[in-house]
Amino acid sequence: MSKAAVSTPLANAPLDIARIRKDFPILSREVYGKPLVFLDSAASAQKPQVVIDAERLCYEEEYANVHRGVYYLSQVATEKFEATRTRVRAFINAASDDEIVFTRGGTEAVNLVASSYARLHLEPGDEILISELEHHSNIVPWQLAAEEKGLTIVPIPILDDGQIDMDAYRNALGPRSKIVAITQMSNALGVVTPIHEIIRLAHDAGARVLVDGCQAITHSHVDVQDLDCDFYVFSGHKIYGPTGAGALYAKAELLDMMAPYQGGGEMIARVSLEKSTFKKGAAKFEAGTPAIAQVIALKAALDYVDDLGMDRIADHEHLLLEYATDRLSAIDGLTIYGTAPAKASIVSFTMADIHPHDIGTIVDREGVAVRVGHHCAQPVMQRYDIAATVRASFGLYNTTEDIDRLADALGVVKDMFG
Ligand code: C6P
Repeated sequence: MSKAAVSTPLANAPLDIARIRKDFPILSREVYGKPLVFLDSAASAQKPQVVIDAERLCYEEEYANVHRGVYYLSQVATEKFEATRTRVRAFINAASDDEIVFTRGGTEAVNLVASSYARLHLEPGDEILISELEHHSNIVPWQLAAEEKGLTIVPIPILDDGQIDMDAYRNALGPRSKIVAITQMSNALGVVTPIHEIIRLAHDAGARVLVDGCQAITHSHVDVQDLDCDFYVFSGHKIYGPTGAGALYAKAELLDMMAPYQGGGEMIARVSLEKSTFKKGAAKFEAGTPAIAQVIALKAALDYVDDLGMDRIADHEHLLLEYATDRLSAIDGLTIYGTAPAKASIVSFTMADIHPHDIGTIVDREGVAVRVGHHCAQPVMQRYDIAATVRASFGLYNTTEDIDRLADALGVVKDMFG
């Protein structure tokens, strides 16, 4: 994945994973009497103590509703809440804090854009391009908008190795293309898409681009200005933060063009019983009491990964990916899906004709947590004509020993199925 310049020699040093693991209390627990091996960070990452502490501190010492109170506690909570907005802005290099809208997560952020932008600005017959790699969260909201407004969904196919078929994409773009909704990294395969090129081609065709960064943001530097994407969405819980707090980045001029997503407290300028006017910028899209403690603790998560260094995290995870790919592909009957060279942190596979759910259940008894199923990406499964895969996904705290434990547990599966 793209790397930013590394500033000091120390920044090149590999991560001290043994020390880092101590930051994550849950990693020292056992399941079924065996040390936990957690290989499902793509679904939701475990939390470091600093994140747990930040959320607890909020409730224990600094909790009040935000943006509403003139009293001390409310001011403190508001300052901390807004400090996260500034942190997210810096983390993804947006131009202004006002371009960061807090949402419950990536799913809500896509729904917001489909609702407040697509439903308002697209005309019947306009086209939304969606790749075969997408998570359901980046498919269904567009389908709902399409159905309501008479829009056309245009699929972008993938190649056998799981990468976007760029020739097909170029051919699919046309004068009616208005939105390209595309993942930066597939949650089902781990494939990393050529996002710069995809955005450039979309813009050449006059389309806006929404990038689903839910997976990519945990494994690489994200710079929305460099990407020049129109919208970028992510969930805090996948980047070691709390659940219930994520963000939508949108270019300021687009937020201005968009209708409110939900009506309620704090998003208004003035309300009478006849008519309401709305705040400008991000505030227009944040109706009601937000996830205060979770948003505040998200800052601790972003500080945490930034202190470790996204480059060093990416390097470590890349080694894990290579190790896992080598180790698992040596297992007789095991097939890896998603073999494109550009990949990060996920290995998705089947093993002979053993059902992935059986594999998941048996390896769990060995203490190894993996996700099995369609991974909320059914079009990917349809592309390969399979119902499900086993998915091992790596976070910054995983080790090659974790992968050995998975390989050993797969050996147990093989023994059981003969
Ligand atoms: N993928 C997985 O196991 P939410 O649920 O809103 O935090 O994120 C939705 C989402 C959107 N896009 C991508 C690429 C994703 O991976 C996810 C969440 C999890 O793969 C849970 S289904």
